[in-house]
Amino acid sequence: MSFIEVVRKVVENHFKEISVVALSTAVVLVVKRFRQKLRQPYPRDVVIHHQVGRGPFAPSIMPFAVKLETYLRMVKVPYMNIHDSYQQRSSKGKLTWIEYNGVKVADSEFSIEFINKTFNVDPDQNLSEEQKAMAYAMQIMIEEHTYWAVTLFRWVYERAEKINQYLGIPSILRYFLVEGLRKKCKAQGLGLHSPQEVRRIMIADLRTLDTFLGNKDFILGDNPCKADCAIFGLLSQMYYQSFGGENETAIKEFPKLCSYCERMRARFWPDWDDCITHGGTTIATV
Ligand SMILES: N[C@@H](CCC(=O)N[C@@H](CS)C(=O)NCC(=O)O)C(=O)O
Repeated sequence: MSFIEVVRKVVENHFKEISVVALSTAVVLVVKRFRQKLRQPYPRDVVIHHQVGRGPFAPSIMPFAVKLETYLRMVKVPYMNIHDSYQQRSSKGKLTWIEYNGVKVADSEFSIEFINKTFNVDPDQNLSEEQKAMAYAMQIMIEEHTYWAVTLFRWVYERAEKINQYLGIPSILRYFLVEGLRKKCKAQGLGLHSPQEVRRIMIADLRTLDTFLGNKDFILGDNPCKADCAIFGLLSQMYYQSFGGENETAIKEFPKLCSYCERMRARFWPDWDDCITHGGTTIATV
């Protein structure tokens, strides 16, 4: 039987199912298109931060969203949050991204570069090259290494049970989310280790950060720099939003890192209580 004949047979035998799928896809596409058309234009000259909604005990459940919003506050540029990135991921398929006067920028770090250029700001301009190198190394360790350990504990080993008390993600969706993240963690590499090994790795990272921070207020001294936003983005998840899980017990072994979180919060988030849902009991007002 030729390929064409096989296709014809499948279509004949499953005509009903194929029609339903095709029709549903068409409806979804039309509704999406229609909603885009109806959407109010965003205000000009304001950075639109697309993110996923306020978190139960930190301003987002996404470390990269806390990073980017902390940065927007650090450099004091006008911005607003649009809580839609569950449905509208960035062009690179990731969550948290910005849009400015119609220009869309994917990736938190590229967003920061764009903000610096557009608004002519740079909180790191007075740092020496050596300081910049140290801050960069710490940031990359936290974002590209510790992040995966934190993801493994929150989403894979603990199956998001702790955070989901406050999010209420339906179990079928949570299953796919967890399994998708398990695959990504394996592809990255940390997901190939045992939970005990991943914990050891996470503690080693936190110890490195803790040692480097020493008695300084912020990662490079008395004043916070760009890397502090990224570091706080992840530590805030461990410290404020892990609900007795392994991420919380790990950070609590380092009191200086906990005080660091409190300092970053006090400096950039005086309205913190208005930016969280208090465990889903209120609607964040900011
Ligand atoms: N390098 C990216 C990383 C962004 C990222 O990994 N975002 C996570 C959420 S915090 C995400 O999209 N995860 C879902 C996924 O990978 O499908 C950035 O800085 O924006």
